Amino acid sequence: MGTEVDPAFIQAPEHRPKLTIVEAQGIPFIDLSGPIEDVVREIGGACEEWGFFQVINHGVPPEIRRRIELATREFFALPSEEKRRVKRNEVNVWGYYDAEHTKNVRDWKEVFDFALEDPTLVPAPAPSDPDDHKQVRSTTWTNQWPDNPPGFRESCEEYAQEVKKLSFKLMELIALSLGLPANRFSGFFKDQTTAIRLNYYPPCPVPDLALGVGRHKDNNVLTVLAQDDVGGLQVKRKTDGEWISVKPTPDAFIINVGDIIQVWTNERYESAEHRVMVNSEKERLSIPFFLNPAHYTMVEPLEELTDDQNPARYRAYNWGKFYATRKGSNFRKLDVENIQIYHFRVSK
Ligand SMILES: O=C(O)CCC(=O)C(=O)O
Repeated sequence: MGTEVDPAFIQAPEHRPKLTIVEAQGIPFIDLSGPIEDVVREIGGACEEWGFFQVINHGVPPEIRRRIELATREFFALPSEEKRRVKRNEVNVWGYYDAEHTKNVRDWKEVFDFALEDPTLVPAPAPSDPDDHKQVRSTTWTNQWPDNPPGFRESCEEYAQEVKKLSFKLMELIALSLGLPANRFSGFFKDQTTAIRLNYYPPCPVPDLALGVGRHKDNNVLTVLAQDDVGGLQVKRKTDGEWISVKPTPDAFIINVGDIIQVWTNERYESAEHRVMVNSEKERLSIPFFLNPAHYTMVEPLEELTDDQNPARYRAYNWGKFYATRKGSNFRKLDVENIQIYHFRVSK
């Protein structure tokens, strides 16, 4: 990427980041080793107020995080031709990619995606030609592992298993915070379609015009994010719409509520918009773990959280079809916005 920047990366003026960061009271910090009643109350408050929080004393061994961070740095430092050997596409969405768009503006980043459970079984996207009855009804996506750096796959897989445990613990705490049994959500993850992404943001000559990832909400259940010490993640504060920077804290994880929790809780906990600023001097790494349910899950408000006074605000939708539709587009520039949960919202 030279100094002549491709206009595809340039954000519309209203979405450009301010380079002078306002230091503000950030997203809450929660110590998971505290008394359970306190942790549950703090998580409930953070989900309601921010949709975002950071956790410490979370149980993920720091050396496992160090190993995947090193493997990530080494992988993205490889020559492009080598990275492209494991390039993802519309048919197999796991692997390397360098041309993703968010809201139809190109992101200043490279990514490597893999699934926790391999292969991933998902429904095939609906045929674009309605008369094409020969369309296969389901498909699988398979992890593609590079030969280099050595040990890359092992580092990714051991990290995935540890963060999976943390994500399940968080779902139990979230269930308790809603007054539900701790295991209320466990049934959704039997054949989970959870994915992990390695994000690499190269230095960018126009950090005032481009973003590493444009503004978006996560469409999954919950995200567990590791970021390095550079910083760049910003969360849109619900109270006033201000973009607040999430200061890096060594070994903490950033947790955010995804759209599926928003639907399950009938909007008691809402997913929050976030975006990533880039830096003219430093490269940055981040590793989101996107907790996803089984493909056959029908996502809808939980019965226990709806009643006559608070009727379901969403129609049920099939997670696998939703996910395959988004992934199948391979995040190219589209003429229309990609599928979103508000397409299933019941208007008031
Ligand atoms: O890099 C980050 O801090 C966040 C990344 C993110 O939001 C994403 O990959 O969807």
